[in-house]
Amino acid sequence: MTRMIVAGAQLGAIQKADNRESVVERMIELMNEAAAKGATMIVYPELALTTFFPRWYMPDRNEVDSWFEHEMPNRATQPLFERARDLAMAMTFGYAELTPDGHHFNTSILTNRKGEIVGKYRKVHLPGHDEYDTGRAFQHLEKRYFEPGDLGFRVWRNEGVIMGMAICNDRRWPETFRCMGLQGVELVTIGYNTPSVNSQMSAEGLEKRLFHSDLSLQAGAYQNATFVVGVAKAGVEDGHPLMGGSIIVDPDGFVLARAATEEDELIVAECDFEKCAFGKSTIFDFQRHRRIEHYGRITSQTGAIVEV
Ligand code: CDT
Repeated sequence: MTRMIVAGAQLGAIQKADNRESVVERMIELMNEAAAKGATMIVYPELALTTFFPRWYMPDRNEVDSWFEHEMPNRATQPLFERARDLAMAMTFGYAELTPDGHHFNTSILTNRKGEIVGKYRKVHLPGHDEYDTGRAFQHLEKRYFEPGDLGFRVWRNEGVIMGMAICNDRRWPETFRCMGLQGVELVTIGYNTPSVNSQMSAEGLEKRLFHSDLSLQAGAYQNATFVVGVAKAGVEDGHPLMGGSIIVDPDGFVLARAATEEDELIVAECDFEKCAFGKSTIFDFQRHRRIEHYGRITSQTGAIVEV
């Protein structure tokens, strides 16, 4: 039987002028709090080390690259890895990755309790656009700065639990969860940076945005009989509000813990991974109930085709 106290470490705003070292200090403070609460696994948000830079249009590639990490761990993040090792805390966090051969990814890594990197995921579903868009209230240039991830949706057995990662917009796609569900996933971690308002529909406010986040995370958990941890970077970054709403969800889709603020805030829940077995062996026993002969369109067709 594997039980684990899992912490979601929501981060409040990170301003453009904040350096990585100051963010890492905040992350360590949340890690200390997590350890004091008995957690052995901590989940940080997408692009945890910097402001959400894809909101800024940058024609200069050198400026863009200043937001990326060339190696992990590196000088700025070394103290986080050391603290994780000292506390025997597994962790996952997101960052912008620049590979030695010049590729740019929106990445997250997974470590074990010895501070060793055991898994890497590169964001598959990149929202937004690749050129300055005058029709939007603010920019979301992920398609400009990142390439779609090339690693797929893998899972790893880490500290006795089958874990997988996704990043932000991925949570809105059922394919994300199902690819991991088909590998027996028991814990899906998802960091996000979600603007509190829709840049293309000002009437869509926070309530609906939070609802859609909950809906996606809870459905993913229930339909794949897995725990899901969704963790925000929240607060107002240089005038741009990001929503909070970090949650830990159980395999029935129930919310076990929820952040109340848009600041640095820790949520924790004891996860009994035995609870994944019931759904996986009954209503979502994929081997017995899935009908793949009818799912061909899922992988052979990208956009909707209306033929009637
Ligand atoms: N970071 C990220 O993926 N954010 C998106 C915003 C989409 S609006 C272009 C999200 O799905 O939350």
